[in-house]
Amino acid sequence: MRFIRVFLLIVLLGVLGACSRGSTTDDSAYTMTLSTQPSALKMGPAQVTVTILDPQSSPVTGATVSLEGTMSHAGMMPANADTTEVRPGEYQGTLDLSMGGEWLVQVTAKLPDGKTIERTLPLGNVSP
Ligand SMILES: [Cu+2]
Repeated sequence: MRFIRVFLLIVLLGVLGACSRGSTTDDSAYTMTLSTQPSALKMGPAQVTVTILDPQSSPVTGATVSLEGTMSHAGMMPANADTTEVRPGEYQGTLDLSMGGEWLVQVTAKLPDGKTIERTLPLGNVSP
């Protein structure tokens, strides 16, 4: 009986250890979503807003967020933009979309706790 209790305690500690390790290193627990203004994109400047939520679904404030717009084909210059936090957890920047077609945005967020998280999000089709 006593042996079983000690065994259960060890199992429990193992599970708790795994959980706390996960929450400190797992970037996928953060959510990033992207929206654009206008939503139907044309070539030229586009306002891009990235919303970042932490693992508890609270807005991540005070991050430094940069955007890099790319396309899947080689030989074109990426479009870069810094962002400003316009509402808590919402970071807005302007990307100059130089071509029509499917664009992706690589988002790099340096969080206030020193962690950096990255996501590549589809921007959608840009009409020429
Ligand atoms: Cu292109």
